Amino acid sequence: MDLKETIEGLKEKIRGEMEKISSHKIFLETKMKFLGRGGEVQSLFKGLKDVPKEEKPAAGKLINDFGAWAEKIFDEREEKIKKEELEKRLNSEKVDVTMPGKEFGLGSYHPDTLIKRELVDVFSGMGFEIFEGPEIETDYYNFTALNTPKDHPARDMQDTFYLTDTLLLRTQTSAGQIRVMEKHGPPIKILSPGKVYRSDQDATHSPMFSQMEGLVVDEGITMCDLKGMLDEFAKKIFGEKVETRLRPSYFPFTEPSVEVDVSCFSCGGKGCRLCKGTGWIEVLGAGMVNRKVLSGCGIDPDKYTGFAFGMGVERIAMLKYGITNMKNLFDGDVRFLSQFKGQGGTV
Ligand code: 2NM
Repeated sequence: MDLKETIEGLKEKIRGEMEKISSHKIFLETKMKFLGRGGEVQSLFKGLKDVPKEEKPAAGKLINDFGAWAEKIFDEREEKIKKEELEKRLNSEKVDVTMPGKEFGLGSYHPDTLIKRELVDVFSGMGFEIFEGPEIETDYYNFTALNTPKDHPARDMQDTFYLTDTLLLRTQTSAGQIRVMEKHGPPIKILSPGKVYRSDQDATHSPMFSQMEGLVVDEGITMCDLKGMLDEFAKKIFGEKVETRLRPSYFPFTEPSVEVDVSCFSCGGKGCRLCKGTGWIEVLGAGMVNRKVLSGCGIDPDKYTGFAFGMGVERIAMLKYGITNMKNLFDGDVRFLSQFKGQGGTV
């Protein structure tokens, strides 16, 4: 076949193939087919050996020109396909900045935290300073200094987590308050929030829970000061209509000691399920600091008197939020915790 015709045929074929190129990969394959090693152009050159000598220069020029033409066609096509592929990629990766953002699952404050903050807020407003003692205490600060002698049932191994013979996990935050009395002396007005530990577990008890204890020591402090402060506390935490009453009780570290009830904030005192029909709910323990405790800290009990009180934060949280099983407060189940979403400000 005439070389010119062959080349025209190949040109037609290349033009046809150009239409079919849909990716850079196919482009490279096609280019190799014509311009690569063993490709169409190379076979044309190989065929030169059969061409008569005098026609060789003209034939060689024809093939060279065809090669150059093909090179140019492929270069142009390559530029185009690269542009097309870039465009495709940019389109597929396009970010729509006007789309609404994905909602971030914000958590909620733990009811314990909510109540703790509320309590700290109320007592801070009454002038209490926050004092946090260590969670690991000595036998002396946790018991002896609080007038709980060696044979007292509260010291029983079943109730207290001992770490060594003399070191233990504090069972009450008042252990730290002894340190304040020893070190600073009156006047004292402190609130001690913190974790405490007791070997105890059921629907209303957990081996670790949070306490909030208050202590006021100065000249002339009386039970009236305690009652007045409790009334204020009850109104702020449970509602303006809520009243308090004191019932006699016993704690080794206070004398006299009292249990403090608040009038039922659910039924207003008429009697309901929450107050078990009594109209009153027990919320904390309190009393006048025992003379022995004061003198043990180097405070003259003839000159100074003080009141103290202690409450369980979880108990207050359960009462306020109507939680019946303490497990809910420690399980960390988000289905339970999400009920408190939005309370206490931004997490
Ligand atoms: C309570 C009940 C009564 C209390 C006593 C003291 C201290 F350190 F002054 F001795 N702090 N807290 C106290 C008194 C705690 O919790 C039910």
